[in-house]
Amino acid sequence: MKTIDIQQLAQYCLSAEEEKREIVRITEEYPNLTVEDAYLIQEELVNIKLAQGKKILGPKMGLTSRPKMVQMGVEEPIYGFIFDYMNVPNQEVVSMSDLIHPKVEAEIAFVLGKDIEGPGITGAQVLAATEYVVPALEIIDSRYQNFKFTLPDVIADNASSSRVVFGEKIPYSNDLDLELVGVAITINGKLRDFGTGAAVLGNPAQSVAMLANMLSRKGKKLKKGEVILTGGITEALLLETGDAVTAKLDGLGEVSFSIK
Ligand code: 0L1
Ligand code: MG
Repeated sequence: MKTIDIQQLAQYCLSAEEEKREIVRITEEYPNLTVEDAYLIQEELVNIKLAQGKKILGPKMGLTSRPKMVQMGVEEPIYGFIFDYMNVPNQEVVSMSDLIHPKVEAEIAFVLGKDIEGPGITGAQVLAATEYVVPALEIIDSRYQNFKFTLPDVIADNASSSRVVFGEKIPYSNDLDLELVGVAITINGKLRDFGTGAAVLGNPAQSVAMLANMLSRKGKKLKKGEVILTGGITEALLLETGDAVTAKLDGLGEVSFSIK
C-alpha cells in the first residue's frame, strides 16, 4: 500500500485551485484513503491558506440533503471552510476564468451570537444562540475531473468550496420557522429549482448542531460572528459564462450574482 503524504496531497489540491485546473482524484492513486486521512489533508490545506494570509470566514456543511447522502452512500454530511477571498459581494460579477466548472446552490447561513462547543449540541441550542440568518448562494467548484469524486476525495478538496455570495443579515427570532422557508433559484430568469429549509437535515439549525458536534472531535468549536453555511436547499446547478443567478428566500430576501 502506498504511504500517504498529507502535505503533498494538500498541495496537490491547492495547486489545482490556484491554477484553475482539473486533477485526477486522489483515490485513483490511493484507493485506501480514509475519511480521517482526508480531514488531515483538508486541515493541512486550510493551514497553508492561513499561512498565505487568507482568513477563515466560517465553516460550511456539505452533502446535507438526503439525495446527496444517498448518492454518496454516507450517513453523515461533511464540512469544509470558507475563506475571505471566496466572498463575492451581493449582485456582483464572478469571473469564470477564476473557476474550473462551477455549480451553484442556494443555502441559509447562520451567524451565532456566542460560541458553541460540542459534543451533544442540539438544533434548539443552536437556535437559542443564533443572532442572524443570511440568504446565500454557494458556488462549489470541485477540483476533480468532471466533478467526480469519492467521499474522502471531496473532504480533502475542502468540500469543493470556491465562492459564496451573501445577502443581507436578518436578525433571527423564533417567529421564523426555518424548516418552512421557501427558496427558489432562477438562472437567466428561468426557475431552475426550489425547496424549503427542511431539505437540510430537516432544519438548517440541525446542520449547525451536527457541525458543532463533528468539529468537537477535532477539539474545535463554532465561533461567535463566523458565517456558517448549512448546505444546499436546491440542487447544485452547473454554471455557464453569461449566467445571471438569483435566489429568493421567503422572509430572508434575495441574493444574486452573474458570471462573466
Ligand atoms: O457544499 C456542498 O454541498 C458541496 C459538498 C461537496 C459535494 C459536491 O461538490 O457536490
Ligand atoms: Mg454548499
